Amino acid sequence: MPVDKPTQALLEQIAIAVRVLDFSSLDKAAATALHAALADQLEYHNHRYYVLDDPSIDDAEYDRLFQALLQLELGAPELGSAESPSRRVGAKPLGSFDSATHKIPMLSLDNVFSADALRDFDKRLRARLATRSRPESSAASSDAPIVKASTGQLPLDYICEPKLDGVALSLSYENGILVQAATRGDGRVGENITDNARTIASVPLRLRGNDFPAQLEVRGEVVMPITEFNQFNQNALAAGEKVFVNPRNAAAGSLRQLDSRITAKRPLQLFAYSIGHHAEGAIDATHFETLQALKRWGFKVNEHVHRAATIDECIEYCEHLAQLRSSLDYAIDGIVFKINDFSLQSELGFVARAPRWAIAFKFPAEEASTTLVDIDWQVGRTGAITPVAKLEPIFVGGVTVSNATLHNADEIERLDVRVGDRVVIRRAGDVIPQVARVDLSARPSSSQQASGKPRIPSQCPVCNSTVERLDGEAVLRCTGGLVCRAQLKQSIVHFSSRKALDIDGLGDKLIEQLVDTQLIANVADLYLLSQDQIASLERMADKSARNLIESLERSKATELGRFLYALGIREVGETTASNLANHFGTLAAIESASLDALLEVSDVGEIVAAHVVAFFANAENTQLIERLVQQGIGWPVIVVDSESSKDLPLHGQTWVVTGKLINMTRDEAKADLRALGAKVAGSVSSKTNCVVAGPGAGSKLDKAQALDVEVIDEQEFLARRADWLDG
Ligand code: JCF
Repeated sequence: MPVDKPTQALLEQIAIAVRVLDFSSLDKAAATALHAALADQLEYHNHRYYVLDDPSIDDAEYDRLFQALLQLELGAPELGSAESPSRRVGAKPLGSFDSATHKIPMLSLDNVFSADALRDFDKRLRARLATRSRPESSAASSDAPIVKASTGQLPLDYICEPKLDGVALSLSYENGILVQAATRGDGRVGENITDNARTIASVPLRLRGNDFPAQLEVRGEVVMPITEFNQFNQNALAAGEKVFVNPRNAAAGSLRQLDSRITAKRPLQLFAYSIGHHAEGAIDATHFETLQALKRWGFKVNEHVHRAATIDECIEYCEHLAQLRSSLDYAIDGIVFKINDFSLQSELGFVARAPRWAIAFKFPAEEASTTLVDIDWQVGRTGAITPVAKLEPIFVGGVTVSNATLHNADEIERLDVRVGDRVVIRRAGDVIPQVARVDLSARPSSSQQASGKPRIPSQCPVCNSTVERLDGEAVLRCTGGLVCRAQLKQSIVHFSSRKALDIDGLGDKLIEQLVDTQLIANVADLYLLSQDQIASLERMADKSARNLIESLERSKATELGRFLYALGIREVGETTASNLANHFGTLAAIESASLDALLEVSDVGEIVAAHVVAFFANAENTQLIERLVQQGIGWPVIVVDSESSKDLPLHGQTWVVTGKLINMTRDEAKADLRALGAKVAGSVSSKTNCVVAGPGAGSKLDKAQALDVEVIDEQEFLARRADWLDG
């Protein structure tokens, strides 16, 4: 049930609970009320951030609320209901998706490709409505005619909206709570992807307001914003992972994950565009009002939705949107026009698989022809060599393009493309332009002969090492490893990327300079750089050099999963790295793991396992790791599972850390305590076993003394820790 405005007392309780992250003293009723209030606040701020784009608290504050919720559910799992915001991080992986039958089929739309065809559509509808409203069957009917006598023109409002190029989604709510999400499938039966949909921030887990039907199906389109898509691909490329060809594939691929925790990490958005099945409650009479209702209930509705009174106004809208298209942060492939009035919609009905009352105007494909100036072979982090078409700059679909991908050597063969050719560049909803075809009639005589065909490199264009091409693979690969400067640079880009060691201020250009001036020959060298060395580089001021030194220092305290990911082991992405870390707990265990042991890790198959073994069998790699560790890179030990934590020295104990520590941060001390099996609490109670107190400790120290809880200083903690770790 929707929660009333939290009382002042409850708000205070939340504030305290959030601060200390300890809910052990709450009884069931208080925990339930607190949970409801936290969930309510989280969804309120989530809506402000992701739907209204108007946050009122910062990320850190949101995160504290979220951590409090998770902590609360840890102690009382029954609170983690289907509509709890905790579901937004994903749930246990599924073996397969169940099917879900749509109560009302999800239809597609008929297409038109020109303004004239749009006018014809309007004429057809008018003709149809005119005959239907003429009282033929009952000649005596005295109903007022709908057709205006003077002009013969029926007033026919259309709602115009961009046609998003994403994945259709159906969301079913019961009493305002999201109970099922399904893909379109064949229109009649789709796949149940509820766990995945819950991770999309703009999907309400619970509807806002109270004027929605008890059963309500909302339909919409899931997209990955173009900026997020580009960022995703850039990271994937740096990591040697698979890139998506366009934002739609990225959205579809992300929604198709059996592990919703992966979906949770993908930046997806839902735009609601209509209501499907509904019962026990009325909805508005027009499509336009329905869209307003969807907004009230917490959905994101496209901001460019427009009501047009005539088909001419619809055509103006097409021109307006075509202008706007390149500035939108989501891919659109056309415009949808719908009759606004639901009673007219139902009068018109459906043909075959599409409604008569709606139409999609498709933008013409964005193509332009230009000259292929050269073919560049670019070497990625894992040595993959990709051909890139260098073009005479050309304006396609709102942007100037001077590079287009040629994918791989097979594609060059298929297109039969040669330098000097006139080529057609296509920029479809995609962001990476492609060479669509070659205009053979315009081929210059100089490249007519087969000898004009591009040479497929047999040596790396950067380091001259041999290029290999494995059987059945289209990809060419440089065998130079880190001897190859291109691979080295990309591996450093990857090492410092956000999801790896997250070294702020170390951009591609800087890495290029550091490698080219031979200041660094591997990632370990990064940590030997002096501020003066960095400041001596082009475009580096003292301040940015100092900042870089600081972020390098900061990056040293990392996590095992991040570190593993940063190493850039082939096929080991962020998720696999974190699975390996959580399974084995220590780097040593992973380094010495056998193929069979690796295969027990979730998501790890034969190929990944073989890459991991090969990586650690290479002495250069282990030496590099050793150097990194020597330079102070470290991570807390991971407690592998509760079974083995039984044997840990502090199992069953609760510790508190307070005051200033000298040799370590409080977070490091807490991580160590957890690794030793202790629970770390934020406040002192009679259940506390021991308090580590540094200078400046205040009320917690007082309370410990009052309760006669053992208090030790940092020196004593370090001594005991050394004993425990040895023993
Ligand atoms: O944005 C879309 N891709 C989109 C698809 C928008 C709509 O209003 C749609 C749709 C597919 C069918 N409406 C229908 C009836």
